[in-house]
Amino acid sequence: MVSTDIGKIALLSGNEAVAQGAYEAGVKVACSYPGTPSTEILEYLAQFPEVDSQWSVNEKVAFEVALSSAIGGLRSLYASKHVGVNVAMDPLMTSAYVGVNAGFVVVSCDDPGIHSSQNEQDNRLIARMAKIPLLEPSSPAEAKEFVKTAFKLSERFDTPVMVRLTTRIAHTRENVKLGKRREIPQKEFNVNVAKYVMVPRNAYNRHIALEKRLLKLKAYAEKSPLNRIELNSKKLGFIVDSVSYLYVKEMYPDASFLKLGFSFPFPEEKVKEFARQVKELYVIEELEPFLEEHIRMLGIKVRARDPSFRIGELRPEYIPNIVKGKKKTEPGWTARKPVMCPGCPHRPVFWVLKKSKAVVTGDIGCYTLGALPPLSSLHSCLCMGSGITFFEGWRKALGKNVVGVIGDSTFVHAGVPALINLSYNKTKGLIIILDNGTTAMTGNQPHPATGITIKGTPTKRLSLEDVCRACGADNVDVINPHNVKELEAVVKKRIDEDALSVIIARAPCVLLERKRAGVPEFQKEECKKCYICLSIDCPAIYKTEDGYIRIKREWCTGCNLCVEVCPTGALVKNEEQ
Ligand SMILES: Cc1ncc(C[n+]2csc(CCOP(=O)(O)OP(=O)(O)O)c2C)c(N)n1
Repeated sequence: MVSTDIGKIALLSGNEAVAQGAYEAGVKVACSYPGTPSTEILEYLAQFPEVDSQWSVNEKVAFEVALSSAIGGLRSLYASKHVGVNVAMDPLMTSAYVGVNAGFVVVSCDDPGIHSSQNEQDNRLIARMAKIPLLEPSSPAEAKEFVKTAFKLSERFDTPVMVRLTTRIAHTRENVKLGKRREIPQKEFNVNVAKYVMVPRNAYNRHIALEKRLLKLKAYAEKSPLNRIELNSKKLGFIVDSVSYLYVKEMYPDASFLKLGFSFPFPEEKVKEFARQVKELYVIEELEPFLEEHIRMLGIKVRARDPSFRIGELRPEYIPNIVKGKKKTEPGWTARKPVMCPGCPHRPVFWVLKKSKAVVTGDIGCYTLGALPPLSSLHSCLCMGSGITFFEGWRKALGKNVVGVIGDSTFVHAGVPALINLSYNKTKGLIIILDNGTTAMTGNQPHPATGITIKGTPTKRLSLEDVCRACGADNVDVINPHNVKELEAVVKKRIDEDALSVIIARAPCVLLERKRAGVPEFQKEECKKCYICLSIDCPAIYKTEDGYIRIKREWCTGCNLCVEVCPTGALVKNEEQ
């Protein structure tokens, strides 16, 4: 729950602090598409009635709605995970040309260590490429203040400003003092074709204006208090940003620091000033050598970080080895295998696909877990929407017995144009939309096909069946995947028919509707110890020491998939509720 109790100390995550900062800065419009580690920013902002918040259908749409609101005169915010910024890249790359009018802040939450993403790109490079200022807070309290500064900078220099967090800052909690919201009057909007219509000549002129702006921003970054020299022992100096500031300070409390909070345009003079004052200079950063390359270009000698440290999350205990020029030694932990929940409606689909021996092009969501053994029946996952586009490529390359799968939220995000492409280019075959009525992977956010907004209010519900038909699907079957036999029969029928077919496998995510039916009975005398029931990878079933099967009563939802797959009748449906 948000609080508007001014002066109150609240324990906020970095994401909540970003939202709080935006709220206090008078933000009027906020747009996002969910994604770890950025999701909570919009969930928090949506609780303030003053903020027109939305889950947009994807990040490109979110970016354009927020940017245009700012151009129209309302302070606006866009937030997404790092790869979400890729989806918004087209408008982002021209946004610095058109400028903003009212303040526009772009929050990118990067995921070093790939805790929950498809890659670990470093979006500091994107800020540089898009030629927009880059602010990098090191903690939640800083995140709140940096967002407020970002709105001011955005208006002062007429540019989008990126605030970049990483998972560790987005999800760490810190005491933050709540401030008062400043109501910012709407800025006047004037039609300005030369500024807002990016045809070649106008864009060329705007590029000239942008380069001039960057020089002014660089001069500003040199003096900005966000770039701070902390002089201690002059023997050892560190140039740091983001989370590396906290980690290095913990490991080398007596060293001197140049803490860069405003790291693009790069404050070259400040860096030179710091380098002159310390004997040995190190640059400690996470992922790409973004600061290091800038500093080298100034002719300043810094010890190269071993490239092994470009991979994965920075950890405090790595820092002495970075200083010594050593390679990274990977931590020796074993990750727990992720698994679909007991009763998950995706599980029967992968069971059926496994039996079909199809090659399955997959996408991103809880259902990507279908790739893991023992289900092992999802064979690609690149980015959102690629479950359908890869289907098209693999149909061309591999011929029949290819199936494409995609989640409902992902279908709305990026699957619709891909389905149109299939139909337009006369591709036949089967796509399965795994419709669990939510964006489960990122914590059950609503999307257009749920008919609910981010504020929890009802809205028009997008009909996936109608969309699929309108996109050109010849057959659209809606099936409850818990009816395994029916699902299997329809998959068999559609898989290599001379038609473009979509099966909408529709049953709610168990975390949304935790209905519990009776736990199946186990009949020991019928069990032949074939363990087919274990091959559905349900966490509620396990093998006991005597080689038989048990079901954890407290975990089982009574979905009865184990009953369906048991060939000997050892697992029997329990009609009790
Ligand atoms: C470009 C991009 N945006 C956002 C995400 C975060 N993300 C991963 S999967 C997913 C959607 C999952 O929902 P759905 O497709 O309905 O599948 P479910 O998890 O419900 O099975 C999201 C938002 C991402 N990985 N990439």
